[in-house]
Amino acid sequence: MSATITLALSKGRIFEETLPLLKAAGIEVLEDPETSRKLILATNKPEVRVVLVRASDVPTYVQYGGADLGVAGRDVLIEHGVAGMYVPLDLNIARCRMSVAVRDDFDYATAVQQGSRIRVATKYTEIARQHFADKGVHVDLIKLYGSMELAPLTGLADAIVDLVSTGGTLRANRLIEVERIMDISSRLVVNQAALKLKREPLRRLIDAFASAIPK
Ligand code: PRT
Ligand code: MG
Repeated sequence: MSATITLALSKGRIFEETLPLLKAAGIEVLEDPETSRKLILATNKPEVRVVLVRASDVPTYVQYGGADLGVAGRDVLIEHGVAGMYVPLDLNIARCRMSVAVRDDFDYATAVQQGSRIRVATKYTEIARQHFADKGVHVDLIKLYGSMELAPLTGLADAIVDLVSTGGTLRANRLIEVERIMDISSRLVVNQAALKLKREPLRRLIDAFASAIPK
């Protein structure tokens, strides 16, 4: 009898971009999360299943063993931390960058140079805190859970720290990118205890993923 392997994925870009990696491991998901309402998806391999969770909940599932492994953005992993997890692969999928953006009429360079306190709205408070501490810039962080782009437009904040991919969202809201903090891609995370208990099947899966990472 073979051990069951549970893989945690989030709907949307991470699910879509993980499919080719699963295929390289001979795994095909039998349901489409965009049309099915199921949260547990079967695959062509009876011993492998996919669970659908919020992107920011993937590390929690893997850390506590609700899933043996998962795929999560570097952003999510920095914010959550990686205690109890092994991070064997940068999958180079769901790529974007973490940036500082301001309203096009806000003089960010001068505010920084003058040592003004800058109000920064973000969902990524840990990344923002580290970034501005490294630069020696004083900031008041305002935690938001979404639609960061609105904060500078309403006067809630001077700047935002958010993910940027094409830049279209910033442009549509008259915001400009003034600093790139880091490049982001998604990582494979594995529960450390599961790696000991299910070493062989997990190793095979990790190796198959490694061989299929996009350039
Ligand atoms: O559901 P939950 O709120 O927990 O997560 P989520 O909505 O962030 O999930 P999802 O699927 O949107 O993002 C999952 C992961 O994809 C993130 O953690 C990132 O690592 C990665 N990723 C890659 C992105 C983007 N690209 C991206 N463009 N995540 C979000 N965006 C958003 C960004 O926040 C901004 O609102 O897209 C907008 C900007 O896109 P452009 O193309 O207009 O610049
Ligand atoms: Mg999203």
